[in-house]
Amino acid sequence: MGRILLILLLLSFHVQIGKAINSYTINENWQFALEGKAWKTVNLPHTWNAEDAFGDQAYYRGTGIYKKKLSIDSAQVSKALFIQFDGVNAFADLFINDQFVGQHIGGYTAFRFDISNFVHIGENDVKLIVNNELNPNYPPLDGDFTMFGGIYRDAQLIEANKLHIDLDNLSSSGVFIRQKNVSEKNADIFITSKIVNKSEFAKVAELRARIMDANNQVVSTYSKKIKIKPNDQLAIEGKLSSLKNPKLWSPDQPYLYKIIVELYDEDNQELDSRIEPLGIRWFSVDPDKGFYLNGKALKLVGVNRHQDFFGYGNAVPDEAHLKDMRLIKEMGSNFLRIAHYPQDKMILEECDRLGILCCVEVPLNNKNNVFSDEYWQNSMLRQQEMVRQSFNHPSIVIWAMLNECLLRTKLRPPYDPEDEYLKKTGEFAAAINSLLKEEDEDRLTMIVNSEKPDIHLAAGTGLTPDIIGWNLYHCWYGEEKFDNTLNDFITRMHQQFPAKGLMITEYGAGADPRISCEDPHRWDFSREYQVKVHKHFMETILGREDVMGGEVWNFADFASGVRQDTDPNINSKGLMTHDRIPKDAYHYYHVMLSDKPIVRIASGEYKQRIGIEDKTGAETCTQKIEVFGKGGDIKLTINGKLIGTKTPDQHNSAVFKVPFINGLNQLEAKCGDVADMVDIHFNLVPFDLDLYAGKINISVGDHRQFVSREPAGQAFVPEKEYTPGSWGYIGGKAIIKNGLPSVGTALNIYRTKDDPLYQSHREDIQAFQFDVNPGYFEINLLFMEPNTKLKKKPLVYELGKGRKRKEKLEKRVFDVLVNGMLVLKNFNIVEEAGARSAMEKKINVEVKNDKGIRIEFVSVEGSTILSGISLRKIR
Ligand code: GCB
Ligand code: CA
Repeated sequence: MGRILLILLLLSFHVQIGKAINSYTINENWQFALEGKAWKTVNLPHTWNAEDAFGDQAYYRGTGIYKKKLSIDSAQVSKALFIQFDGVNAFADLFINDQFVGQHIGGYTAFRFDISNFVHIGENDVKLIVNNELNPNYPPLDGDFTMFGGIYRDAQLIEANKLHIDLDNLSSSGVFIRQKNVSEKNADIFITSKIVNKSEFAKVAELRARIMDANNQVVSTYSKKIKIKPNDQLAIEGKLSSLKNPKLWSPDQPYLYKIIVELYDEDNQELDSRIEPLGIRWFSVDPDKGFYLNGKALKLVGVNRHQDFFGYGNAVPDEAHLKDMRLIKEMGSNFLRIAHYPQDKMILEECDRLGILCCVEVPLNNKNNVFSDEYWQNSMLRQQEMVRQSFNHPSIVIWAMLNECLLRTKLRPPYDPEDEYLKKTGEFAAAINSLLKEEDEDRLTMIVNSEKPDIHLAAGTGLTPDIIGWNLYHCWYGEEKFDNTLNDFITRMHQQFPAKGLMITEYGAGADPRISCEDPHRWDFSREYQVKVHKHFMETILGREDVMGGEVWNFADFASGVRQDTDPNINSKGLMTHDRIPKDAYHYYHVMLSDKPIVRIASGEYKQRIGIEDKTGAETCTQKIEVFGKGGDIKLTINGKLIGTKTPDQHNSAVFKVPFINGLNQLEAKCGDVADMVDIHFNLVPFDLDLYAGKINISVGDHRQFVSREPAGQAFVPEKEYTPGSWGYIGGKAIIKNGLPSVGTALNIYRTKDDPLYQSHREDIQAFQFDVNPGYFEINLLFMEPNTKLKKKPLVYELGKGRKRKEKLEKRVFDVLVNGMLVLKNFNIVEEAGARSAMEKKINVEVKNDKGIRIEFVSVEGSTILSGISLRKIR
């Protein structure tokens, strides 16, 4: 519509220019203090755990207080005034001018209070007392994610006219759009709303709605005249004129209409309005044939996403959300499981706009206090908030519920269906399902189960929802079996739950981007093993019609205070790091799901590598490099020389053996007309150290290469056994599990960021030898005592409150000799550094003759141990 026409139209309706409803953020200049601590000024979004969630101690879970001055003028006091918080974890009490306004429980849904009767002209004190402690009646009770505390989404002030579209309905827009009888030919659009009169006068008004297409052309209208008494409400239910030949919404073409709903008074003054999304689509699920969108089968492939981001905790800037959504779409996802809780409203707005189908769920995670009425009520209310706050988004096709609800139970098979807890959990699941269906009859429902089908059968969880999502960790928590185990499991699930759609709602493997290896295995956290697991699952997801889809766990690494993997407090199953650097597996999906020619060198972002020379004097180290490509054969060159040309396999992958030289290696991969280039800086560690002038770092007990984080970016080579004329360990054992090299302990190692170096070690080591020429050297020995009864970190603020744990350590005392000279006598790691703490010993040695350096470890009590060693030639 031309601008002039629009103005004419506005004039002809005597519409007052200006906003009928005014809302804006009030994020700045809040005073914040943790209980009993000093005040400081903060802006929202804010969390008090952005730093302490990543330390050696448990993060603070307790009370934080926020205060703000809010000035209200005379025009505003005549309005209906609301304050809205989009996300405050985990529960909050609101006070205005020291009067209690209300409480909200639950950290992932918005809440809004009418504060008209609490404010006055002039300055008003707003105070929010927030708490993120565990409460047995407030879900979630458990979870593999950090429960950051604070006002971590926007806060807003809403000024509405006394006569307005409902603002008291669980923080929803107050307008609910339903689409019925949808086909390529037709769509019937229904609107439900409520008009609220908070004034002392009876009112006459008109509600008008119109659908506009993407070109802002009106394609359907509705209007209704109303009369409403003072302090009363009026429900509205209506049907807009039907849409003929509607443009359909889909991931390929996310065509969006919008519905503009306006409220006018008798003088045709606009009083209130909403602009809601509308995407016309229909969908269904068939247990045997999968998901259908607009009448066509569509395999749902995508990711799960947590909302936190490196450096920000959960209080992330809008740009971080937008960036994630762009990366998720770019990767080729057509589905997003918004897990385990409703996220910033922007996520759904982007799903609509970009064409990403999705499901949302409330964080009822792992454990439920099903015998408590209060818990039960809170759970139901959170579902209602979720549904009503996000009801109109066309991208949502599924309401998910209950993640792994029977994970934390002491019950063991065979499971008794008469067991009270199982029965009650079954009723709980059924109640949530009925509530979701009551709130929204048009979406599908899905329960998300852990891989314990028998307990779900006994409890009956999974019998009411339309879909069962399975979180499957074959080849990660489950054994390393890349055979038919996964397929067989799915076949069995269809037999046990024949009427249900089946989705693999989670699968994945941890990958620490600092770790790479030639022979990847379960739990080594290498980037390579992660790729292997994803290929295995993709084969199954794409290969079976009866799997409606799968979502990677997880799009990006996320904070989890209960985790102690190679990067403590982080769950590293992300395809991207916590700061959104792609791991190899991201490239795998990007290429697999691309509909255009594309090529990506798998470890492209990890430009520093290290390795041992192929054989004495070879001056090369051959390592595997995987290239993903679509659009033709893949040709790989190094420093301009051809390595080979290969036809990509069914995973669009080709693996090349690349002979790296010391220093710069320019790799170029070509696939049809597209190319990818990486400059790899290779640190070649020779067999014969006589030729070596730099510093060599070895992760003892380890078969993986490790490159510590930038800016230092130190590279550690895997250990090797000593051979004369070379270097290496003598004696002892690295940890082997099931015949596979293992990474040792999975403890958080205190006072280091390089946990993997210390988590791997060699016990009973006798010596480490370097056959070097005479010179002056520095040796750095890395130690860590892994034996501790203290398996978990002390949960200072949390569950461990007041509980004392006894630390009983195995005694370990040994001598360290360098070239026969006693350097460390009765060396005791625990005495010097404490258990599970990183420690270094730097020792300078002068080598006078050609016998090199031999470091011996001699037991006094218990076994000897070494985690790492470096040798640096000084002169
Ligand atoms: C799961 C949970 C998820 C965890 C994940 C894991 O099944 O649903 O919250 O983070 O496994 O990484 O163990
Ligand atoms: Ca090590």
